[in-house]
Amino acid sequence: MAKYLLLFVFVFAFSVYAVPVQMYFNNFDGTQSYYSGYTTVTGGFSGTVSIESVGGLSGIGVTGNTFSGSYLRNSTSGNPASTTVLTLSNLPVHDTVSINFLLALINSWDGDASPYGPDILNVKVNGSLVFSYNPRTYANSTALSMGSNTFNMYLENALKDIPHTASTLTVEWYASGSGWQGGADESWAIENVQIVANIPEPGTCVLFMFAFLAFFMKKYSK
Ligand SMILES: [Ca+2]
Ligand SMILES: [Ca+2]
Repeated sequence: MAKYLLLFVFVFAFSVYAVPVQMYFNNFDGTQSYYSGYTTVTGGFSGTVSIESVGGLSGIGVTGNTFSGSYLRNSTSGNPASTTVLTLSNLPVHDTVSINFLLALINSWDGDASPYGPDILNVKVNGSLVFSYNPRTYANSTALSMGSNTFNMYLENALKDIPHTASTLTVEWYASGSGWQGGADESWAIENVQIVANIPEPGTCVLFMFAFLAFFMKKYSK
């Protein structure tokens, strides 16, 4: 009996489970947060990075997660337009990542009709396109209010639990489309960017089982 219990406890203890842990956060107001635990994450934004006031969007969002102070804006032209890149290195062992941010579509984004559309926003993770949409055909399940041009991408399923195991993560945001004009016609901004990774953690259950094991070993060793 004690032998089987021992086997069970060890199998349970070493079958760790993954929990979501924040690797990085940036509200573009001067402070970036990096994960420091099993490893210390480093990195940051590069490419097109224009930090500007959120202006009239201030306060829009959900409780504890609103446009505030400054955001990162990209108003470049071209098809594709210039890319905003977030590179994080030295991530701990993980199996998936989630890309969370608030999104603002600024000025007059056009629909599908040429010559002014389509206007598309893309997100790539380590070179693979994970999210690409025309805001006029988007389901808008993440819209912060009816008909608004602000979105809570913390809720976007396409950006959640993306398979990823490399120690370096690269996230690219860029606009594209034959109608993309950029500049004063249309641009986009991101706010409160949060990267979450699912990392293996021994749970409190495991600690409990070790205590249970210690109790039994003491009891049966007599
Ligand atoms: Ca901000
Ligand atoms: Ca356009």
